[in-house]
Amino acid sequence: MSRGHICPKAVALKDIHEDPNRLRHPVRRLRDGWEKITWDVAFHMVEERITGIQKEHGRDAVAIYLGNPTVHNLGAMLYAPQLARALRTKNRFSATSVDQLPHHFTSWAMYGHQLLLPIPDVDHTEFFLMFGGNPIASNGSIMTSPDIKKRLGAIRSRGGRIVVVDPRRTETANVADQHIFIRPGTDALMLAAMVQTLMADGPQPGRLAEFTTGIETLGEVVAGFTPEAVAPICGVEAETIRQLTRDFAAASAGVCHGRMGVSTQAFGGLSQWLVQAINVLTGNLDRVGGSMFTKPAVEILQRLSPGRYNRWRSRVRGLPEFGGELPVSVLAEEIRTPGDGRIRALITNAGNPVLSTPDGSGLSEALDDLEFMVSIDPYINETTRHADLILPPVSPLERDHYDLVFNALAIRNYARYSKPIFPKPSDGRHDWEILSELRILLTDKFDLKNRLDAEAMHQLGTRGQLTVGLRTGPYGKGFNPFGSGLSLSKLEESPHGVDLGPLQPQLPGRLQTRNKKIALTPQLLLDDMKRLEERLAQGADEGMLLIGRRHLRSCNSWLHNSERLVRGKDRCTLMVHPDDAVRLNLADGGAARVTSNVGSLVAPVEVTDAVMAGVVSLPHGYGHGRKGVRLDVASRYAGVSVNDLTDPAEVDRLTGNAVLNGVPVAVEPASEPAPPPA
Ligand SMILES: Nc1nc2c(c(=O)[nH]1)N[C@H]1C(S)=C(S)[C@@H](COP(=O)(O)OP(=O)(O)OC[C@H]3O[C@@H](n4cnc5c(=O)[nH]c(N)nc54)[C@H](O)[C@@H]3O)O[C@H]1N2
Ligand SMILES: Nc1nc2c(c(=O)[nH]1)N[C@H]1C(S)=C(S)[C@@H](COP(=O)(O)OP(=O)(O)OC[C@H]3O[C@@H](n4cnc5c(=O)[nH]c(N)nc54)[C@H](O)[C@@H]3O)O[C@H]1N2
Ligand SMILES: [Mo]
Repeated sequence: MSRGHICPKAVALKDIHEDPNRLRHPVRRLRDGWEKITWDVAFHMVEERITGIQKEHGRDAVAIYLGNPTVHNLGAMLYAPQLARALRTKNRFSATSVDQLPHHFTSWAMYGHQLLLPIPDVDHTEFFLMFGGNPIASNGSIMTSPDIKKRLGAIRSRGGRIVVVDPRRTETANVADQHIFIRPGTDALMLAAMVQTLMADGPQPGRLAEFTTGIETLGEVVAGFTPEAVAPICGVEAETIRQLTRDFAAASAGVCHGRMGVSTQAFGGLSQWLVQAINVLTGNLDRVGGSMFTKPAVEILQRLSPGRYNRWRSRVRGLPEFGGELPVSVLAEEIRTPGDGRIRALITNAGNPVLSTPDGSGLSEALDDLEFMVSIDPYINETTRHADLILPPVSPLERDHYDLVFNALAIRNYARYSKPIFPKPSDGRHDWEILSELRILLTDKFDLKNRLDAEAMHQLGTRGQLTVGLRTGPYGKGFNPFGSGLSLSKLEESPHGVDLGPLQPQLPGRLQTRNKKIALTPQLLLDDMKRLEERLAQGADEGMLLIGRRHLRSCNSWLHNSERLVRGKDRCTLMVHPDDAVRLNLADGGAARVTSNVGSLVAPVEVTDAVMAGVVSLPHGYGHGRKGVRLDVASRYAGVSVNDLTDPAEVDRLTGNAVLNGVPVAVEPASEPAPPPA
């Protein structure tokens, strides 16, 4: 699968394993430091405080936040969602709402299941059209694709084409045939114009027409969004949009993929829907070389509900729930606003929302208002320093792994099981053991069914659950001892993994909608088009907009404590276009003050024409120079946090996803020097 390619972050697992800052036992916060405690004392304390607060103030008084590494961890994937459900609180949060929530929303609305996410068939496509993704840095997202640089190169070698639409000329744009600058936050308009063009030219869904509803109505919905109408707002020529659309439609197999950059904006839901519509209208959904569904060895569709929406709303701002979770942008206000249902206790698992969610500094202050906070995390970082108690799991090299989620989102059907490299220390706990224990302790005493389930799952463990998952999966041998299909022992014999072949067309069979049809025009999305019409009527805007950035050797907020990953040129810089630099009197290497609605910070300036004029870019995940953070290396490369500028008030009103890109900012020369380099 990786064809010998190795990510520098994988090599750095050694540094995490050996890191003296990594916690090896539970700690409790004292007034002036941290005290080592036993697991028994720690678990007892959590049980007492959490159940006490729920008894006194109601179930919703306890909140839980699941961070991104939860999804990259077999044990956490199998046990964290159950813990969250056991709390029976409406205040469940995760990194989903600062990332890919619009993908889940559109897959639920169109294909009937939030996890039925189409994946670009990179190895066979003839036209890769990418909005807001930079796989050469990120390794591909909702598109697990190791060795992506060569895979992209192969598209061009076989005569195919790559087009990247991005406000920055990224590392990926540099290997593309064409890069199109777009004004941040306006993708939904450009995508609508592409759909308008396709509808006007005559859609070509091919065999998809047999099981797709709503093709006829789509034309009316996008009629006003002509390339001419959107061009001045997007900063893209009308002719460029029209030609791109026609070239894409003419390709024998093409895929339009929109990722993080278009998900985390005010029209995230609409953007992801329009991306899907383009693939359907060109017949590229479920086509070899197009946008395809995987057939993972462990079926994950059954593990999670297909998706629910708006069963409850957040108490203060009234934002809708999706899939049992509220948008994390409301977390701080739910802690700070007095009244019934106020959050008084918080559990975080593998998350660092102080650096990763909008107005992180505001959240940081709110965390101090909590009566109790417990974090399951190996580090004392910007978030966990607020906890009363930290429960650290063993190192990544002391546990086994099977990628439940990212195998299911990969560009090939593939399965791999990794054994632990080192035995677990005698007093160490796996993520799953911590989460399972907490679930048992926090499940209602009278909820017999869930108590039994919790005990049974604890007995089964990760290996047991994986064994069952593989055997009952589409390649499994079931429970026939003489069967020959895929099993855990087979995977153990194949440390490089088992290739289950390229993605195959699976529609309409794999659709999870009740009528087994693709819903091309779900009502919720049609309704939201009114908001886009209003945006169109507003016309072009001016002023500086802030976007983010990822680097190969960073991973969100948490790999900056590895010297080999952070050394070298400063990465936490503010990229500024040369024209803006002249206009704003900013010098390369100087310091700029960036101010938004929410906050202000000083960052070193990097003048480059790789960003579009009118746009500045700052990476996220930095800002380690805070009091109480115990990350010796990261603190020396502290940088500043872009999420001290992002605004929790700005969300995609349809899905509740945070707006992290296209943030209005003022930029000026700073009177003080920039903080130490990151
Ligand atoms: N090295 C590394 N790899 C990672 C991660 C990491 O932190 N570091 N994080 C992992 C995670 S959690 C995720 S979700 C994935 C994300 O993977 P990707 O989706 O590839 O994320 P980014 O690399 O941030 O690319 C987003 C792009 O969107 C662009 N963009 C910003 N605003 C707009 C806009 O308004 N319109 C358009 N069209 N583009 C815009 C940005 O300039 C950027 O190039 O990466 C994963 N892989
Ligand atoms: N402005 C801006 N903000 C962003 C983004 C952006 O592009 N721009 N990207 C967003 C995206 S895509 C995401 S996914 C979020 C991520 O947001 P979060 O998930 O909140 O943040 P991470 O930095 O991934 O935090 C990971 C935490 O998990 C811990 N950890 C690592 N491995 C393990 C483990 O195996 N077990 C346990 N228990 N803990 C572990 C680390 O110590 C760290 O505390 O950030 C989002 N925030
Ligand atoms: Mo993410």
